[in-house]
Amino acid sequence: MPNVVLIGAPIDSGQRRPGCLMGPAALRVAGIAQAIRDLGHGLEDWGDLALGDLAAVACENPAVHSLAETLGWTEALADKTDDALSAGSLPIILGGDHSLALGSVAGAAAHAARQGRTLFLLWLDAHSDFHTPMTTTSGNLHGTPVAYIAGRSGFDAFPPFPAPIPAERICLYGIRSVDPAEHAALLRHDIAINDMRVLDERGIVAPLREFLETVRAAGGMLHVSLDVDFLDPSIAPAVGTTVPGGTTFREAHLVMELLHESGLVTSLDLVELNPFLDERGRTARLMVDLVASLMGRKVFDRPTRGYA
Ligand code: HAR
Ligand code: MN
Ligand code: MN
Ligand code: MN
Repeated sequence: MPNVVLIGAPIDSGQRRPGCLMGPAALRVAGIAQAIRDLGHGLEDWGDLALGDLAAVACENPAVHSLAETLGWTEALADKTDDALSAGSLPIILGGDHSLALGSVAGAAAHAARQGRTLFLLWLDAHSDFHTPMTTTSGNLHGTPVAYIAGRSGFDAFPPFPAPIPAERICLYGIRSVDPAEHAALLRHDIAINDMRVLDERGIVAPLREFLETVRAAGGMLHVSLDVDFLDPSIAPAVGTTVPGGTTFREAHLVMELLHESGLVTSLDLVELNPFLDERGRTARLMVDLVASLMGRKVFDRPTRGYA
């Protein structure tokens, strides 16, 4: 089992509601390091990333805000994520809003390309985050990482994405909020869109197993990006963009348990936790418990893999 590296990413610039920058601290207070160590993994906490000098950048879309900060975080996080993977570790990025995935996935993609490996992306989120800086109407860049990762144009201010991930290696899971411009663009891409309609009908397990099989067959690396709003707001209130109808406690744990069983996850983002909106730390604790399930915590440790 690989060592885990925690990378704190106190990033607020991808949206407008202050608080996500406290996410790494809340996840640490909720015991993320001990929970992972208790499962027998080695763990290093690399502390919180700092933002360097900002470049002068501009965007033609006047709605876009905090572009220079987001670019700075993207470069810093790509470098650190790549470093952790190159050290043979499993990086867990403690966010911070979802704009951090512009950097974390870029770092994972750069690493995979150097290794001649194939990178896959599992996006656990209420949102498709498929805007480009040119199509976003909110101007919030946390709504753009999947487009960057998939190699869409419109990211001129950013470094070219290293080895964009082809659509058929991207799986969106839990989706229930898609803007019109994202919807139109998604229709032109062959990304697996497991919206809640699909999960209601097929269940939470089958589509995930299918995706994991394709990852396994390709001998791929798998980056998982877990947005707090993947969860139903009734169990995870600490997020600025609540959307009703999210996954339940048990569904979310089952996803994590399947990911653990697969043995395929090579990097992980924990994003959009806004501790200022939490209720007595319950969302932070739930995120830590989900990580524990992903890292191998079980209700009952059966000797055989799976239940079939
Ligand atoms: N699509 C909306 C926008 O672009 C909302 C994006 C919300 N994104 C996140 N991360 N909370 O999923 O503004
Ligand atoms: Mn480096
Ligand atoms: Mn998101
Ligand atoms: Mn979201």
